[in-house]
Amino acid sequence: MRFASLFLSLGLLSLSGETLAGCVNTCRNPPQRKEWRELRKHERLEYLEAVRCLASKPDVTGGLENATNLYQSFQATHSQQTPDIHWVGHFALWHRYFTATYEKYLREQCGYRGAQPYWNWALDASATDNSSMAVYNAELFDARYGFGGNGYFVESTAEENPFNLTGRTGGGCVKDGPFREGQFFLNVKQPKGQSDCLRRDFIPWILNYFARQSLVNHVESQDDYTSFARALENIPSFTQPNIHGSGHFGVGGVLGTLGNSALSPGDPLFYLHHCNLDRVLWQWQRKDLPKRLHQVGGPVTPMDYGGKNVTLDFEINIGKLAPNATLEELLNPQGNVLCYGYHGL
Ligand SMILES: [Cu+2]
Repeated sequence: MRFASLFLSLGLLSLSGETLAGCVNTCRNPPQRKEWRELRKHERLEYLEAVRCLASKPDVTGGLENATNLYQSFQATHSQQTPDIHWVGHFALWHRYFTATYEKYLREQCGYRGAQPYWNWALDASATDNSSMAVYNAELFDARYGFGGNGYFVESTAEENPFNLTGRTGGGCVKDGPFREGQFFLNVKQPKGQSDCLRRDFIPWILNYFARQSLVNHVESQDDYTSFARALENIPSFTQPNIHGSGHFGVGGVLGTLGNSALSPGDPLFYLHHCNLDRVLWQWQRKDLPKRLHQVGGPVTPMDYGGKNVTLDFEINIGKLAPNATLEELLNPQGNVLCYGYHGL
C-alpha cells in the first residue's frame, strides 16, 4: 500500500511538473551580487580576468560601429542605442537587461562563477567635503586587485568641455591596472583598424556631490515608477545632482570613457556603476513588490514627459546580444528572463 501511494504521488508530481512547464519559474540558485569590497581578493581577480576574457572573444554584432571583440559588442550596442535609452521610462530596465546579459556572458563564455559585483559609491562619498579624494577608494581603483586609477592629466578645449566643468584631474589613458594603456583596446567608433585606450578623468566634486546617500534616499522614497525613474536621472545638467551622473562624470569627467554617453560601457566600471543603480531600483521595488513588479511609466521618447508612456508590454531590444524582452519580464530579477539576486537583500 505504501509503495502504491508513493508511486501514485510521484506520478502526479511528474504529471503536474510537465503540465506546468510553460509557467514554471526557471530561475534556480540566482547568483548573488555583492559590493566590490565584499569580494575576496581571488574573487576580484577572477572577475577582472573574466572581463579581459570577454575582450578576447569574437564580436557578435557583425562589426557594429567597428566593434572587434565581445567586450566591444556590448559597448557598440549601447553606443548605437544611446539616443533612445536615456531620459526615457525604460532607462533603468534597459540597463538592467544590458548588465544582466553582460553578467551572463561572463559566466557562460568566460567561466566566471560569481555574480556581477557593484560599486556602492555612497559608501565613499563625503557629505561635507566635495574635494575629498577618499571617494576614489583604494580597493576599487587598485592596480592589482581593482580596475586601475585615473588617466594622466591632459588639458581640454572649450569645445570638448561644453558645460565648462571645473576640477578635472585626468583625461588621458589609464596608467595602471589590468585595463591600462597598451593592455586594453577600444575600437568602437574609431576609424577602422584604429583603437583608443581607456581614459579616466576624475572630478572629485561631482562624485562626492552626486553619490551621496541622501540623494539615494530621495530616489528610493518616490511613490511610483514614473517618479522613481525621473528622480534617478533628473535633468541633463550639472547644476542639480543625480545619482546616475555620479559614477559617469565622477570617474569619466569630460574626456574619460565613462563620461561619454555613447561609449561609456568601454570602461569596465560602467557595469559596477549600473549594477549599483539596479540595486537601488530593486531596493525600491522590494518596498511594495505586488505593485512594483508590475508597474512602469515614463516617456517612450527622451524627455517627452507629456507624451506617450511606456507600458508593461514595451519591448527592450539589445540587438544581437540577447532576444527582446518586455518591461514586465525585466521588472523581475528572478523570473524567466533574468536570474540574479543581491547578497543580503
Ligand atoms: Cu546608458
